[in-house]
Amino acid sequence: MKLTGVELRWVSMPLVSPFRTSFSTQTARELLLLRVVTDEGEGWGECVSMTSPLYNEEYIEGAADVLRRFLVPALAAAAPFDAATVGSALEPFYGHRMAKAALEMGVLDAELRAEGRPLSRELGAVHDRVPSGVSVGIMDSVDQLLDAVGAYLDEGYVRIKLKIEPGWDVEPVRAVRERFGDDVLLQVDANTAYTLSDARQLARLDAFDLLLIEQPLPEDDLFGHADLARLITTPVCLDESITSARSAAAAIRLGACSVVNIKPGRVGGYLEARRIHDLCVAHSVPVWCGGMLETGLGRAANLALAALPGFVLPGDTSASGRFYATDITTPFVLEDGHLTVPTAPGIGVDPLPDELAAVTTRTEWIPA
Ligand code: NPG
Repeated sequence: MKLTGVELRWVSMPLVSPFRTSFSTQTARELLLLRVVTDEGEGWGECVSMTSPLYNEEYIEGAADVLRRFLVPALAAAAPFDAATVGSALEPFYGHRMAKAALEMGVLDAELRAEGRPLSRELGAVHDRVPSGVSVGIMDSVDQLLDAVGAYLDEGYVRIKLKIEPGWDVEPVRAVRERFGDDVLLQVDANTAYTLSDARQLARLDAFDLLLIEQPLPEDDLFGHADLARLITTPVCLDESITSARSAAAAIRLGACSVVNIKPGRVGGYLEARRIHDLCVAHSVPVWCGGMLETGLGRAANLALAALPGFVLPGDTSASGRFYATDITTPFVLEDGHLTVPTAPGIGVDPLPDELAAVTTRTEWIPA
């Protein structure tokens, strides 16, 4: 196919409640959406970077800039291309994986819509619905946390992930275990907030039979994670450290993790995400699908990915209502703790024009 152009849409979606992690407190989700227009039709991409470079080095205005200056022109020059060749067309440019992922997602969606094929089938999905976990932010008090966790369990979420940081780790985990029992699937996520010298404190979490501890140490500290994995019994899972199939292979080889969180944006797209899945399956490493507070567009695509056979742990594939009172697509709702994988061509969902217009703050057309 050939590129006609890409429309960037800045959207601002208010959150139903503030979401606090070890690195930020969000009250609204700012996102960049891409409407990729080709000679064979259109597709939607979603760029999951945040306003500020606090989760990784990417941020929205940086993504918009690299798209307009480098990525869109390079893709236009690569015509004729298809989704499988987007990665190599953008490969000369270092980093900017979230921006690249969004552009590839838009091309993939356009291609699959034109061919009448759903993304789930293209990626190799084997399930038609996936279990839903929920990520629970850091709260002002343990009581507030217990209320929030109780409400999510009542809704039917099958797994709870608690955000942790130094000073908010053992006590909240203990409280959740004491209130809700040992049967709740429970895990924690530190978003790089600790160092190896905290190993003794992190080992105190071993008593609570957690599924995993996610990204306790800085993203470039694979050796530290390998050392930590020998000092604690809770399985170590990596998120920020895994930026490609190559880095996943290194982490597994070093013993830095025994579980991998796969986020398509973080690794440069759904096709690299599938390669990481395949690698992990080959090494018997369980994977699960992370979340970046996606709109219904990114959520739909994440569900297609999470339906692959190696995704044996529930992901952060929550219902739309976890974060948004109003989504820009028909909302994803929890049914018996699961979300249904879309089956329509491409990502399988479309933005609702009025809802999209209501949250759009700016648009820009980048001609090919
Ligand atoms: O369910 O979409 C979701 C959110 C899951 O906790 C979640 N995401 O560190 O994994 C993370 C965190 C995150 C969200 C990170 C937004 C960066 C941006």
